[in-house]
Amino acid sequence: MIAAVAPLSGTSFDFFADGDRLVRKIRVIDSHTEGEPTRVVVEGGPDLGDGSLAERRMRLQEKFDDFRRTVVTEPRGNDVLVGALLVPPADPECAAGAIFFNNVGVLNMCGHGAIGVARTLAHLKRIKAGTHRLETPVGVVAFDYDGAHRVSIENVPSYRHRKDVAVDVPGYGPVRGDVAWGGNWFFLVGDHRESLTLRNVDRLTDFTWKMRAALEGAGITGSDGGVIDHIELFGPPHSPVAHSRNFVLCPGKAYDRSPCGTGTSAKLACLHADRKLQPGVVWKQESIVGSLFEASYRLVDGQCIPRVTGSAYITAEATLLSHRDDPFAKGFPG
Ligand code: PYC
Repeated sequence: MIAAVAPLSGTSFDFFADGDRLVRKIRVIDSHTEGEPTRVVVEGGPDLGDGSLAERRMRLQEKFDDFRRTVVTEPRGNDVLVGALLVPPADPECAAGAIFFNNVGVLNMCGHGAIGVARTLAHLKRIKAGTHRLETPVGVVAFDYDGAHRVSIENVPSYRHRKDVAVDVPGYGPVRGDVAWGGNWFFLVGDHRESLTLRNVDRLTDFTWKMRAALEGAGITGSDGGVIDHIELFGPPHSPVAHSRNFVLCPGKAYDRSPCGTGTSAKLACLHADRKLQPGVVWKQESIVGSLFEASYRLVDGQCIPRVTGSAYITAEATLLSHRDDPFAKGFPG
């Protein structure tokens, strides 16, 4: 039985008494979406108060970073894990609100995470098969759940901000790519000499990490001045049914095991801008581990609205414990 969560105050993630021990309990449900893990916090998270999801995301970032680290960093988590804190939606039409975070901070949106949250809501019996809505800090995401493992999300409007931007990557040379928004900021590169294989992930990570730093150093940002914190490389698919394979570097230096929902949305926005993919036509994006997202888009008032479909499986129901005397009670220092 999970103890009731004491209201939190102050600016850090406080501990509370449980019998004669001091321990924090956080109930989570873990899943993976096409190989990429999501940890949904269903009980024991901080009270972020009222307001928009963007405001509550800011509050999570400014006041409860201990909570983020406790949930997703070692020793309870790992660098690959994306966390999602379930919160009451501001929009009553939504089934839930979700604020995503990872090993280095909060995220704007997360496509594989939204699919994982949808599957988790079904596991909790909070939704049935059908169409629902999830509120995120960057907008409402509608989703269709098939009653088993498959979820399609209709993402926030996605667009290409800049085409064919040149950047010099130390040790690798000049690279050209597009800057696009798919719920997060991406730099998308198709023209490179790298092999997109699991065997090569150390080099791919080094290449894209240096590319990210070079973009930042050159002052290249999203249209709102946001940091381009996701880098996406494209290459030929291995699967005969896929159209493309990708490698996606996430903000905390881990690579996405899934084809990346927001990254696939950014890719659709570029394909649309280049007139290379018509609305409604399916694009199959393969990840570096060989998993697939099926994606398409529709145009609403001229805006590209991506739809991304993938499967999520529940992998664990757990209660995270943090003992007050544990030197790593609040995860690894950030
Ligand atoms: O699926 O959008 C995504 C995503 C972002 C970071 C990791 N996965």
